[in-house]
Amino acid sequence: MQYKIVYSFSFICLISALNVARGQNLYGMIKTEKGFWMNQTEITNNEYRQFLKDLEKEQKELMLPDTSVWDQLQGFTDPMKKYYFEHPAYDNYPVVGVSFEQAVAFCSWRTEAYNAEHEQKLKFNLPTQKEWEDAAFCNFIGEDVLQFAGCWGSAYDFSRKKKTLSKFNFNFRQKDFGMEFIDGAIFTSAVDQYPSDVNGFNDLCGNVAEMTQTRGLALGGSWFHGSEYGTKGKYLNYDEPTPWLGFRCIAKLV
Ligand SMILES: [Ca+2]
Ligand SMILES: [Ca+2]
Repeated sequence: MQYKIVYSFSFICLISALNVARGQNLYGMIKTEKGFWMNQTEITNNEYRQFLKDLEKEQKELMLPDTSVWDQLQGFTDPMKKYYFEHPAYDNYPVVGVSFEQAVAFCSWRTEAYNAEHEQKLKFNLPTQKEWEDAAFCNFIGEDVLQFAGCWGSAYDFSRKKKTLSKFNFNFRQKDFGMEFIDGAIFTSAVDQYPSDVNGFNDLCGNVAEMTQTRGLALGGSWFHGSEYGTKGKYLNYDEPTPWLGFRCIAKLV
């Protein structure tokens, strides 16, 4: 399904919050070795709300996240359903409950908003699987899992040090390690809660799994899944919005 979006463009908000060019870097994005930029973090609730603010009423309703996704979990999730997307306490948490079409629309909005204000034209998009993997891959060969810091793709044997570790620097499903809450997050975590990887990105391993340009294919694993999804060759399928699925954008010169 395609959405036709009419923007009202609140430029002051956009410039301050999203797309200020800083030399080689764009605010909130990191230039990769392949020459494109990618968001340092998953797109947050606050960023997604700015997108909604910039839409006409009719489009805004189409783009609202589905907060009922928290009902997919067992347990007392009513507070998450009520507060997660709207409350300022969750500003810096990854947006969830969004569909593939909504994520694509967010990227299109960023493209139009950025290009309306800058001579250097960019196209924002979801990453392809290869682009995400190229940007995410860390060839980590060390032994210190604290230094490892959520380095995606290197097939680190998470189980080897589980008996001696007191802390993990990424947000997967705790029970993998036989101890509850060992990574400090039951559900999602704030996007700056854990250290960035060696390339400067946060939460490519875990937190929320991330959509790619291929509908239904998400990478990186999530708080809902085991740590094996932090390794290359593992991916997740989805067919609807979930509380473990989000996205980040890439940007390329056009
Ligand atoms: Ca966790
Ligand atoms: Ca992630």
